[in-house]
Amino acid sequence: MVTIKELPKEEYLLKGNPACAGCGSAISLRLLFKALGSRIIMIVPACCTTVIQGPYPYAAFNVPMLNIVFEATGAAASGVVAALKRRGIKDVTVIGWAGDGGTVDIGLQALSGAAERGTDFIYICYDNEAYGNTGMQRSGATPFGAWTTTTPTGKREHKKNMPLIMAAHGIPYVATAIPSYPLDFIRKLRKAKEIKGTKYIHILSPCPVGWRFPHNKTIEIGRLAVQTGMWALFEIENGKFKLNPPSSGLLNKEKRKPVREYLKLQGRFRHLTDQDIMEIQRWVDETWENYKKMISC
Ligand SMILES: Cc1ncc(C[n+]2csc(CCOP(=O)(O)OP(=O)(O)O)c2C)c(N)n1
Ligand code: SF4
Ligand SMILES: [Mg+2]
Repeated sequence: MVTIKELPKEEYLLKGNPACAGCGSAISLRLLFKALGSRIIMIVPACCTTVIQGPYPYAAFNVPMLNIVFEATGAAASGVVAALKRRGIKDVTVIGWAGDGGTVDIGLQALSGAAERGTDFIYICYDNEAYGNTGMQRSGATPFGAWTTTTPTGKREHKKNMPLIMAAHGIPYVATAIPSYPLDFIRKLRKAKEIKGTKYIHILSPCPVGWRFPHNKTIEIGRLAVQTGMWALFEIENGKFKLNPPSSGLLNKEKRKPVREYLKLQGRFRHLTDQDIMEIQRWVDETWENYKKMISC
């Protein structure tokens, strides 16, 4: 079991980095480095993280990283894994770290190829539910109803279920996480590191700027995402689906808070009608009915 006390004191995400205050992605990066240490290579496409990292020689990452084009995380990671193998280096973990746009939209093909080849790496999608770096355009991971600059009256399609798409590749490990539950995230990272093949972790990453909430509410918003069932914490290990706490206690609809409690704290949902909120609630309940079926399979 992971405890806060046993986490290393070393910081590999350095102070003074240009992340927005309260950025869920920066919190997740800090946790990632604490969980896995410095024997990693980060593969990062164009996204907010390339800004958080900053330019050489002032980079805020104290770990090796490779910046690559927007669509190529899976392909570039495959190349780095092959190069390490060729050089006989076995103790370095390759991490693909990309946003939702770079994962569920433009990077899907390269990621799918890497998963199909069973490339031995951990791919992490940090999902702020929009194209943050270019000013908040909608992505395939933007939820129904959310304001973005390209959905000024609210997106009309639901969020793509990327973890299940990755599970359909038959890879050995798929998991979801959120920085509001840090020990769950760290446990999953360490487990993924020990498994051979392609591992996929999808983090919901609250973004104060794009979601329009005060920057001191990141952790609270993330907890509400889980408590309302808008985001579920689960693992799919060798095809077996399992909900993790606290989501494992929320299968019964009565245990989940109404989605309205999560939506009302965010400016991006301010314009929603009662009908829109009912549609989001219906979608969440339907998603959880699917989880029930996946548990009983
Ligand atoms: C082929 C290509 N198209 C568009 C861009 C411009 N671009 C850079 S980052 C970005 C958005 C990235 O969004 P996401 O992957 O969700 O990461 P976030 O910025 O939200 O962290 C876009 C559209 C690009 N670099 N390359
Ligand atoms: S726009 Fe959002 S995801 Fe990007 S750095 Fe700012 S808070 Fe983080
Ligand atoms: Mg994004």
